[in-house]
Amino acid sequence: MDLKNRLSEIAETASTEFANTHSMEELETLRVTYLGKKGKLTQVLKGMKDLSAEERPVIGQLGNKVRDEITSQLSEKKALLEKAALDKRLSEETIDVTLPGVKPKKGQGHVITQIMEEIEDLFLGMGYQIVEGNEVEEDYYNFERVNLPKNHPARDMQDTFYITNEVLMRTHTSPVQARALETHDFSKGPLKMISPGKVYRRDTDDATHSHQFHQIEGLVIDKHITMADLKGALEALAKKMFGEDREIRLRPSYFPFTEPSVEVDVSCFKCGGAGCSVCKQTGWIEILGAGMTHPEVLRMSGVDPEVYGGFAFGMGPDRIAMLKYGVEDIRNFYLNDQRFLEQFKVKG
Ligand code: FA5
Repeated sequence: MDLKNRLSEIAETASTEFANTHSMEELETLRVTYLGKKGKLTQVLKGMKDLSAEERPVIGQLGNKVRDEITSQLSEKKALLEKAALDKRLSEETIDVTLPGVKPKKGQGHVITQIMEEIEDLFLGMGYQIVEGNEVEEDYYNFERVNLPKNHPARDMQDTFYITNEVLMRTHTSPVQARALETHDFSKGPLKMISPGKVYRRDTDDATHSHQFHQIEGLVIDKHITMADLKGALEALAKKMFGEDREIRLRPSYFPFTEPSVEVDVSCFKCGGAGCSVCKQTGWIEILGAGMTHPEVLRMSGVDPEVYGGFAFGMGPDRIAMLKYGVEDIRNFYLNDQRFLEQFKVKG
């Protein structure tokens, strides 16, 4: 049989075979049978080298035509089979819309974040603004500008991680006081701010101490601010965090940046003041440090202490969370154990 007839025969059988193919696997076998390296068409075209110069282009053209036909039949069939497979799947996979859905697990903020947001909400509601501070701070702002000059003995209580001699991981949020005071424009009104964030101390980690913890600083500076204003703000805080019938008491204390300075206790939320293990039988629990802003702090920030004055407070939300939820070891907050953290859901 000459090449011309063989090509026509190939075209014919291919067309019948493609028409009778019902699966992708069969189709692939056919592709190899006709178009593969050792396929029928390839074999015929290889024989072209023995043809005369006149016959070669004629057979070549016919060969190309047959290959194009086979290729297009192949892709048509492929599309048909794919569509049939999809239709079959769609008809089989019926969806029962009445089945209960799978609810994605809803995450929540870390318990300390939740506590901080609760405190932020309270103070925002009382007209305070939230000011961000630097975790990496200058020694000058962390200590000197809050009245803790170099070699001041009170620095020892807050020994920390120095990066250079003059730059450190801040030991408290109080440097934000100095930074806010020096940028605030008092001609536009009083300064009322809180500043939440992380702080660092070279404390040895134990049940109540962590080398990294959180603080929320508060500062109110205006004309005619008194200690009664401080007490009012802190009472609102105690009631919001520990319950409406809580009371607070102020005890004399010492901070270089406030004068007078106080430690603030809240009446025990567990026993109501009668004495129990939470309040160590005293009826009171210490929650923060506070006081009336030291004139020197104002003066160093260019604010006239003869005209302006106010109060500041600094609290540890980690300790507040421990008290509120009866957590006995502060380190639990930092272990990232989901089973522990999932228990706390302050909001909705
Ligand atoms: C201060 O840091 C003052 N800057 C607070 C202040 C601000 C007073 C403004 C007056 C006016 P103190 O070192 O006491 O104070 O720390 C404040 C709170 O941080 C503590 O009451 C405690 O709740 C928390 N705290 C202190 N050290 C740690 C620690 N290692 N781990 C966890 N919480 C701590």
